Amino acid sequence: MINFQKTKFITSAAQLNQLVEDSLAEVAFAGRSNAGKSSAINAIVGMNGLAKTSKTPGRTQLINFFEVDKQRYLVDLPGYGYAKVPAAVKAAWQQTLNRYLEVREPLKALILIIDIRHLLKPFDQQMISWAIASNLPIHVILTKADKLSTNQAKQALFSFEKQIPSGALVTAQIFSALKKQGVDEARKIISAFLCQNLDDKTE
Ligand SMILES: Nc1nc2c(ncn2[C@@H]2O[C@H](COP(=O)(O)OP(=O)(O)OP(=O)(O)O)[C@@H](O)[C@H]2O)c(=O)[nH]1
Ligand SMILES: [Mg+2]
Repeated sequence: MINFQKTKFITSAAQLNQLVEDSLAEVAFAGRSNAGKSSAINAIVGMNGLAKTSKTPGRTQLINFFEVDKQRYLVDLPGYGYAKVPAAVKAAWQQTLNRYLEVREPLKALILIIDIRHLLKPFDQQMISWAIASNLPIHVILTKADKLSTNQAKQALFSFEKQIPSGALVTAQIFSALKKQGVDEARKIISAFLCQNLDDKTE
């Protein structure tokens, strides 16, 4: 398994021509604004301040690259659905984000962060449908589980899984950045995605 503890921030891209060029494999953290993407990254790498978090939605406004291991990256994406920026700015981000997802060759999987209390809002549904249609694996992290009881969290995971078409490349787990719940499971899955192309080459 990859050691995430040496992860370092590399760069922020505002446009597609600013993406890192040496990436062999990356996974991108997507999700609604304020869902907990940056907090999930920090919990996974075991460093509190690495990805900037905020109580105010819309904190992450650029495509941020964190190198976990040589030429392997975690990518923190801006949240979708952030309403308080001018429409033109929002449209421009959305376009950059969509094109990143469509054209990015080293992108191995999408890590979709969903607040476990707010399952499957339209945006999340769209992302899942898009990933399935594009054959891109998607791992769903149902975060903020500390806001629910253990049973409620299990129930939420169960009802989420029921809504996923069988055979789709979709996995899901319970997570809490606050309680560090599900961190090892997330690390294992992300490691597997990031090591895929290494394995492909040696096969
Ligand atoms: N209770 C609880 N709060 C969390 C958890 N994860 C994140 N939060 C809180 O949710 C808020 C948003 O977290 P961020 O990680 O900044 O969310 P984000 O998805 O990166 O937000 P944007 O960058 O604005 O799209 C912050 O106030 C966090 O402290 C969690 O597991 N449990
Ligand atoms: Mg963020």
